[in-house]
Amino acid sequence: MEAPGPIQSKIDLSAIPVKLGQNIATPQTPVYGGIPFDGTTFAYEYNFTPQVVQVPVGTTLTWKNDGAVIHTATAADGSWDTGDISGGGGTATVTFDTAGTFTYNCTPHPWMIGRVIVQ
Ligand SMILES: [Cu+2]
Repeated sequence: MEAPGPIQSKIDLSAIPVKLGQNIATPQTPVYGGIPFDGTTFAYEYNFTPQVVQVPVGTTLTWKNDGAVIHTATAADGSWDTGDISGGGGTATVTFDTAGTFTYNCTPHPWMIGRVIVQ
């Protein structure tokens, strides 16, 4: 079993959001650097990458767990929740039909934080 990770030290929710098709320029986890954002946010090494994304209303986003332990993406306001996403490549999707700014975290690892801006 993967040991608990360190407290995330790279949270920057004021970062310029990554839009669909843009490269992940400043990844929280370097392995994802320079790849285009196709609507998939990766949960790996106790970070969400990209951490802040901006998408149009109606977009379906995917969270993919490349780590070894279960992660979730759970909205702080309770409006959506992926539920448990299994490690080793498990995925979950959420469709955003309402404009807004949604901060979320991982329920088992609440220091894992991300943000979805829907416009
Ligand atoms: Cu987690």
